[in-house]
Amino acid sequence: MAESSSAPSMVASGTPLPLIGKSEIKPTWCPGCGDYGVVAAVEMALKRLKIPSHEVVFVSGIGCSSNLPHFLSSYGYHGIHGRSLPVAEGIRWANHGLTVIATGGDGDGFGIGVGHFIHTMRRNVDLTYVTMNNQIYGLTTGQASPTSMMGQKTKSTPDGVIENPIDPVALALASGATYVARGFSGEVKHLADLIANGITHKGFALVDTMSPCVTYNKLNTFDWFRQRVYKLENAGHDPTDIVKAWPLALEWGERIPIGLFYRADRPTYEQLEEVLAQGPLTKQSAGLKGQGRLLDEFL
Ligand SMILES: Cc1ncc(C[n+]2csc(CCOP(=O)(O)OP(=O)(O)O)c2C)c(N)n1
Ligand code: SF4
Ligand SMILES: [Mg+2]
Repeated sequence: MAESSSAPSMVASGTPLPLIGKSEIKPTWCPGCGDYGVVAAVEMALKRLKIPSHEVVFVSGIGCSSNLPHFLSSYGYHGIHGRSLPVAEGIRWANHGLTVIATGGDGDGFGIGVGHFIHTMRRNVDLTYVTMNNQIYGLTTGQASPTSMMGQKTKSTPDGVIENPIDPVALALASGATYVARGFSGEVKHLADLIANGITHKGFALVDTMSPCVTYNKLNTFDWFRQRVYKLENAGHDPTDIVKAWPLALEWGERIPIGLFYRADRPTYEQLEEVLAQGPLTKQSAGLKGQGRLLDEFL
């Protein structure tokens, strides 16, 4: 997160800087879409952390969920399908004084973007990734996604899905993410806590959010989740223990855990990279350092 975000959000005159709020653009999501709960939770988390609006950048790919940056009063970059994470990484490398939040859907992040997902986690880039996982391609009107359950009938799988779904939580544990959580958009305050803690965490934070598509996924509905979800913190889970996190990450069916699976302290990419370790590039003087040494080597 932004190095400056723990400081009071004030200008010299003592006037508070504007915090994040709703933008003038109203969501175009279907009434009842799970993503309304996610945008509410994101706004709640950032207001609580008092990070000024101009120090936050949302980055998304393509999909219904990827429209999220439009609906909040901060900076946003609505890019191309599956590429939210490389853009978010680039923003962090250019100016890691900013709080960077990547958002998007299960198709965007775990289908076309899955390679970026893995590499960003193993680098432990200090950003937060809030996915809106509805287990379907919503924007393109209801095809199976990489997280659709086996057997599910969709527009692209009329006889049922025959591919094993990706488990984003397990994949994150295996790839070296240092904050791994699952939320549910029907539990907005709980989700806001997970997002706020993900933002303050130093390192890559995944908050995979079960966010039902009420129009095209008639299987994984709000009711379906309400009958199954339980909170890890109420079950006494110790999130610093990766061995205990594994069976919980694999639990999916009659009971579905939400909450924090795993958290670890590991140096971030920004701390380990020699130049970035000296502070945000935007605060460093431009120009080549040590050019004399380089020329000596080549001449
Ligand atoms: C390169 C590329 N391939 C395919 C598409 C078509 N496309 C747009 S959104 C999307 C999937 C969206 O699903 P998801 O990311 O789960 O978002 P949701 O709409 O469910 O929120 C696809 C396949 C595209 N825009 N660009
Ligand atoms: S199609 Fe589904 S994911 Fe897209 S806005 Fe409608 S309910 Fe939400
Ligand atoms: Mg989706």
